[in-house]
Amino acid sequence: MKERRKLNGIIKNNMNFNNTSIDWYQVHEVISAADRIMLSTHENPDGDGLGAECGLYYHLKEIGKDVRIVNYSPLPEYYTFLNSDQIFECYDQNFHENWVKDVDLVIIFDVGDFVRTRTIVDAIKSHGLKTLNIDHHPHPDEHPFTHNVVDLSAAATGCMVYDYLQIARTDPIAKKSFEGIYTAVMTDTGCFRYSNTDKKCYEIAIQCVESGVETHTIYQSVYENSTKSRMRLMGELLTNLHYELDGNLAWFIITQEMMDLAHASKADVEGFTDMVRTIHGVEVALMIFEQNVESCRINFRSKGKFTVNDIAKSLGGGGHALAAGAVVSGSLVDVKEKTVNASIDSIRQKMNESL
Ligand SMILES: [Mn+2]
Repeated sequence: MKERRKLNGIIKNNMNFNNTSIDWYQVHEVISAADRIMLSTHENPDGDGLGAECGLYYHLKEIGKDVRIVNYSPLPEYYTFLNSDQIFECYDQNFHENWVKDVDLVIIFDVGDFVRTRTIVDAIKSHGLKTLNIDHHPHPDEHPFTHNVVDLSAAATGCMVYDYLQIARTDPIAKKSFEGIYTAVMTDTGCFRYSNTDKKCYEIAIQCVESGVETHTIYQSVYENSTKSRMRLMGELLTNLHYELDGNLAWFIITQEMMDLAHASKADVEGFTDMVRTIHGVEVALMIFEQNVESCRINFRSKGKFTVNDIAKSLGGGGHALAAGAVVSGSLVDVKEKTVNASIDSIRQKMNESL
C-alpha cells in the first residue's frame, strides 16, 4: 500500500504509447502499483498471447503478486507444455467473480480488438477494473483501455514482455518465462520465417537457449502435433482451392459440415491460411470459416506485395498489414461473395497502381 501512495502522482495519468517510443519505466510504475493482477488474451488464443502471459506470469509470481491468467477460451491442447503448473484458467463468471472483482489491473496481450476477450470485457466493465493493453496490433487513439502500450514494430507481443522484463528485473529472466517468450516469438514469426523476423527475435532466441529452453521440444509440440482431424480437413480444403487474378489470390472455405465430418475443433484450423500462402505465385491467401449460420470468420495472409488489413478493415475487422482478419455477419454464401469480391477489387487496384 505504501508503494501505491508513492506512485500515485505518476499513475494518475493514463499512458498512451500508441506506437510511439515506449517508456517501460512508466509501465513498471503501473504494474508495481497493482497487487492483484489478471493476465488475459484474445479468444482462440495463439502462441503469442499465451506465451506473453506465461512470460510475465512467472515474473509477477516470483515478486509476490497475486497473479492469475484468465482467458475466455480454454488452452488449446498443443500448448499444454506451457501449463505444467496449471497456470491457465478458462473464465467462468461464477467461479472467478470473487477474485476478479478486486483485481487492481488487467493486463491484456495481443488482443487486436478489446471485444476479442469476449465476456471478460463485461467483467472488466461491471467491476470498473483498470486495464493495460500490451499489443503489437494497431489500435485507435480513442482506445477503450486505461493504459495503452502498442509497438507495431514488435514481431510478437512476447518481444514486448521481454523488453519490459529487461527493465523490471535485476536477476536474469527465468527459464519458465523464457519458455513463454520463445513460444510467442516462434509462433508469430512462423518459426523465424516471416518478414517480421528481425535481429531481436534471434537475440531473444539465443537467450532462451542459454537459459535452458528446449527449443526443439517447443517446436515439436506446436508444429509436429497435428490431429488426424486436422489432416483430414486439410486434405479437403487443398482439393478445393479457388484462384483469382492469375493466381495472385487463393481462397478456400471451411464449412461447419466439413468440420463435423472431420471431427475437427477450431484449433485444428490454425495455420491453414499461412499454408495456402506458400503456393508459388499466390500473393494473398484468404480463408472463409463458417462459424455458424449467422457469421463467418475470415483470415488473410499476404506475402508482402499487397496489404490486407485495409481489406479486413473494410469488412469490419483489422490486424497487421500482412496478416489480418474479421468476423463478418451473414450466411456463408453472402459472406463468401462479399469477401471474395472485396479482396479481388482491392488487390486488382493495388496491382494496377504498381504497374
Ligand atoms: Mn501476436
